[in-house]
Amino acid sequence: MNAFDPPNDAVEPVPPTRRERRRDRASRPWWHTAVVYQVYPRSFADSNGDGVGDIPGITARLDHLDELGVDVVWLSPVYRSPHDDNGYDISDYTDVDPAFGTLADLDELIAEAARRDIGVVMDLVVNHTSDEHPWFEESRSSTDSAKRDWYWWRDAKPGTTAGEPGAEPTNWGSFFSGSAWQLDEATGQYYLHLFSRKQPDLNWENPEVRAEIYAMMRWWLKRGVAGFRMDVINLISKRVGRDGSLEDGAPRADGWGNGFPQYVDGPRMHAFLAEMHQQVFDAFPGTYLTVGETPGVTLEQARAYTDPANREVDMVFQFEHMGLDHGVGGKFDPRPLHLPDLKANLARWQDGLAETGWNALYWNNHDQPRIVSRWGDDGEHRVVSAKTLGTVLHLHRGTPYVYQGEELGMPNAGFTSLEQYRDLESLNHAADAERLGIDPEVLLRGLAAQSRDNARTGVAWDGGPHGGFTTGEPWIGSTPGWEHTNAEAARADQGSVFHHYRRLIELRHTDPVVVDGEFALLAPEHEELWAFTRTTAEAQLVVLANLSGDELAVDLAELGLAEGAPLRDVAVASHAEAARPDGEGRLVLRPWESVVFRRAV
Ligand code: ISL
Repeated sequence: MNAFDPPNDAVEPVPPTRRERRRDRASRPWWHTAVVYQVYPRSFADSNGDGVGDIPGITARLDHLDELGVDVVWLSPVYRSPHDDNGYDISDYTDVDPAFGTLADLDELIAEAARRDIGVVMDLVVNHTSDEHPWFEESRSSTDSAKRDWYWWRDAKPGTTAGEPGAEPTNWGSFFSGSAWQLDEATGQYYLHLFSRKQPDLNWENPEVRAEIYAMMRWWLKRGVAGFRMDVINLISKRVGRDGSLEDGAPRADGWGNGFPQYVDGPRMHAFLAEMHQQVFDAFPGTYLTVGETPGVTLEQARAYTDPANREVDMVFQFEHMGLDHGVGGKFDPRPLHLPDLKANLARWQDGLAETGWNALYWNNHDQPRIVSRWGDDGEHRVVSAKTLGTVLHLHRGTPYVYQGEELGMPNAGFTSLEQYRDLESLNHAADAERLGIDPEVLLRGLAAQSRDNARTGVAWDGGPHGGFTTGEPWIGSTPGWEHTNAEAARADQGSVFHHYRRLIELRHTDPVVVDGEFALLAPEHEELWAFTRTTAEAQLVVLANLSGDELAVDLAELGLAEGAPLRDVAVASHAEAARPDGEGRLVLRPWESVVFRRAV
């Protein structure tokens, strides 16, 4: 028996989700019609005035999510953690960090969410633990520790002395700057950390490690959670040994090698995920949602991960579209988006997973800048551009993810000095930039556009100080504009981004074409228009979106839309009075306007 398995394993099935109850078509997985809302607990709502969001704060705001209509909450990590990476460095997988509350608070959140038919999906961070996890503390204690092999320990490169530059076992760079190896002075060996040095990588080759993780997952399912979002899950199978290229991929300014080919989608990935499925999900009655976070995943790999026949995960987050505005110097050297690239990318994933597999659709999460600032217009056209970006995403086929504050059209943090940043990725980058002599103005511009902190400021709930996120001093500065961009104001205004997202979610729940319709991109080369259709045997949705600040005339015949039933019935639109075709089959979209027509076929 495993440490996490309770002695008397009486298994209670999880209650059905809101979608299951409403289900009108028995044949599909419930998550095909679901919308997931991501909560980043540190920044969602602070109930006790200490400046840090917490679990009781989330429970108190569940009615907001209920009104929005989402089916699932994905909770970013709330486990015990030293918070080197805001909780993605876990020191106890079965307890809640005191900064966020207690296990009892979490039980209450799960129960209160269930009362509203909302499932709670946990963040599963098992590529690495914290260096303060007892497993790692035991592992590092000596070279013959029983848990030595639970992590990746290696001697210095042959012919070198541990500690000297170039002695690292491989030249791999970490995701967060610097080497991916850290020397442990006491035992004279290095351990691998693909992320920060406080996030040592677990060795999945060791069957004991896997058994512990699966038992921990069953422990959570038994507690009533509705599934897992799996952090960097495609990195768990590694070939540790070979140096990475200095040229391939995105060459790094800091001179470290690109180890991706050795640890992304590694040789035993599919075996591990299939084993996990069998040991965790097959072993436990209920219906769950599983989504893998898979940086660098290819479409072909994603198809394999999400092919139901392989019994691995339900869907994965792809990253290709997130890189389309990264410049030659990487994410902090952004370049303007070329709209046809984005349309083509999403269309390729629509086609590629049309027959087999399933898409996870997202613009935002806690690692990305805010979409309205990134690819919309967070000035004059903030509200309408946020709505139109939402429309385009939600009308694709797949399961949409809404990141907290996205439904309010929250913009980027607007930080103007280095002192305002908290995220270790941003701070490491700033240190590198200083060393490399990068102009401080250029550095600040890059951070303002791409820092993960852009999405990590407190959610604006009302017009009070700090948008009502906290009554204390927030752990990170607040995004300006909460006086008008806040949840209270948005709920009171039928024209708000909030109500638009609510309508998009309702449309998914009520119109099977949103779920099933075959996707076809129109006018792929158009640089302002995003147009596509979704079609089933019964009906067609026609999506026309103006992704620019200028008026845009659309010729329906040119788009191949002149034939068939007229475009009359509006399913959802960015404006109260939606644009409609004139007698000549011409339709004029106002700046950032979008409209979705529904017609019989
Ligand atoms: O945000 C990134 C860099 O800009 C990504 O490379 C990110 O680090 C990668 O997608 C993995 O993200 C996940 O694992 C990290 C954690 O810091 C992120 O917050 C998490 O989403 C390590 O656990």
